[in-house]
Amino acid sequence: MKRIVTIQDISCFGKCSITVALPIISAMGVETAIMPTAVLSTHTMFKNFTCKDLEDQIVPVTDHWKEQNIKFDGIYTGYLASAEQIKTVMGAIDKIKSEDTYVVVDPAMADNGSLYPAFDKDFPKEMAKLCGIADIILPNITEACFLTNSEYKEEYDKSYIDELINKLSLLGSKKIVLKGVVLDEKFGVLSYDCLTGESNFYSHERIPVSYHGTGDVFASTFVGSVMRGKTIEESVKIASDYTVESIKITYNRVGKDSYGVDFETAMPYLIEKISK
Ligand code: PXL
Repeated sequence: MKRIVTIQDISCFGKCSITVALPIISAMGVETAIMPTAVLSTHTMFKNFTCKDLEDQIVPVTDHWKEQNIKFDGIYTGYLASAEQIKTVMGAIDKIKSEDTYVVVDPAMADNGSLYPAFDKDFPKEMAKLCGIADIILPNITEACFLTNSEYKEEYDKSYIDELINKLSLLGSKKIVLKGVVLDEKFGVLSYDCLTGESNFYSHERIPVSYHGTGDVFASTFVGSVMRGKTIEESVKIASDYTVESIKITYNRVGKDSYGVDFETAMPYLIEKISK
């Protein structure tokens, strides 16, 4: 069995980050260790959330793992609480990574043209450095713009996406998976290999509703799938389809108002896809 560690916050309520990654990746048959970087009462879309930064635990925890000779096949980073914390996480990755550890960075920091409430404009600069040490990064269009200092557009053509991909590839990761792309009126995910220049567009259904935590459902499923030996293209398909399935179930159950998606109810669908 493969083993990963996911490095991100615990939002105690609100279905995102570790409370999504742990059940999904474990259910996919991949051992999932956690490095909680902060504990929040809820995710940051709730008013008056509390946050206890756990940055001072990162070095002692990784030192202990190193001393115990604990090895990881994958490292997956998500939401990180501050620019300072990103620097510490980069040091931790450097320490616990072996030659064949696969590093996935989801630069979870923005959506719909804006940074999440807890971040200032210096945060993306640090996140861009973390992206530079990844095997693969999973930004949405807004995050891609913040990472590359590009203008965010709702309407665009293919040349805009090509330019974003070009600038993202300069950050240094080996591959890019760009989410929420509209091309030729199709909605989907573009994957790009920075070494070969090959790209692949997977289009999927667009449900006209936006829920919190869907990026984390996608990233977790993607990581689980890659660890189970699927290709990037297969993993993009499995992660997209499971996320869409979770959104549909949520929409049918409660309509537009939900603090997260019903990924739990959609779990049998995922298990069937990953078992093929
Ligand atoms: O889903 C990403 C995420 C994770 N963790 C926290 C968040 C968010 C998005 O807003 O606030 C605390």
